[in-house]
Amino acid sequence: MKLYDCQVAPNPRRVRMFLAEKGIELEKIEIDILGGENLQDEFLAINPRGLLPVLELDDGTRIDEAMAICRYFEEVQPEPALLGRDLKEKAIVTMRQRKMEFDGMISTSEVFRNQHEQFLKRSIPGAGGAIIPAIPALIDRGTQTLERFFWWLEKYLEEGPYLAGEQFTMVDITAICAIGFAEWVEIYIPDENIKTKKWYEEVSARPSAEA
Ligand SMILES: N[C@@H](CCC(=O)N[C@@H](CS)C(=O)NCC(=O)O)C(=O)O
Repeated sequence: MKLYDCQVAPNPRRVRMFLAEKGIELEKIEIDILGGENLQDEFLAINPRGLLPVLELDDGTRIDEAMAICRYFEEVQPEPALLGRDLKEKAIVTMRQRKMEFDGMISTSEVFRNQHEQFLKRSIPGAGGAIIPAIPALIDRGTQTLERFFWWLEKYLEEGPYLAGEQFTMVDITAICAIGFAEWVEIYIPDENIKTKKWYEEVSARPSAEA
C-alpha cells in the first residue's frame, strides 16, 4: 500500500495528519505539484484527475479523495475515532467537516488560484479537458467566505474544546489545514477570535501537525 503525496499541499496534509493521529505509517511517494509533475503522463496514468492525495491499495485499487482515504483507514483502524464514535457524532463530524472543506479549503483555493500567476489558465486544480481561466472576482468571494469560516470556528468552539465537541476529529484536521493554507494568501485568524486562536495554538502543537 502506498500514498502519493505532496508535502506542501493542504489536501495531502489532511491525510498525513489523519494517519499520524492513528499511528499508521505508509510508504509515501512525493509528487511535485508546483513543478507540474501531477500533470505529466506518468502520474496521470495513476490518477487521470491529476490530483493528490492518492492511496494505492495492495491489489492496485486507487482512491483519490482525501476523505475517502481517511474513511478507509477509519474502518481499518477505528481507534482513535476521528470520524465520530456513534451515530450522532458521525453525523456531526460529517456535517462540520463539509463546512470546513467548503468555507475553509475551497474558499482559500479560490483566493489563491485566482490570483497566482501560475494558475491564470488553470484556476481549478488537476487535469481533464477544459482550460479554466482565473476569475479575479472570486478572490473577493473567497476572502468573504473565509470570514464566515472563521466566524463558524469561533461559534463551534463555544460548545466544546474541539470543533465537533469533546474529541479531536477530522473537523479539526480539515480546519487546521485550511488555516495553514489561508496563511499562504496572508489571511489569518482574526485577533478578536480568541477561542479559535487558543485552539489553533493547542492543536498545532500536536505531533500530527508536523506530519
Ligand atoms: N477533493 C480533493 C481535492 C484534491 C486537490 O485539490 N488536491 C490538490 C492539492 S491540495 C491538487 O492535487 N492540486 C493539483 C493541481 O494544482 O493541479 C481531495 O480532497 O482529495
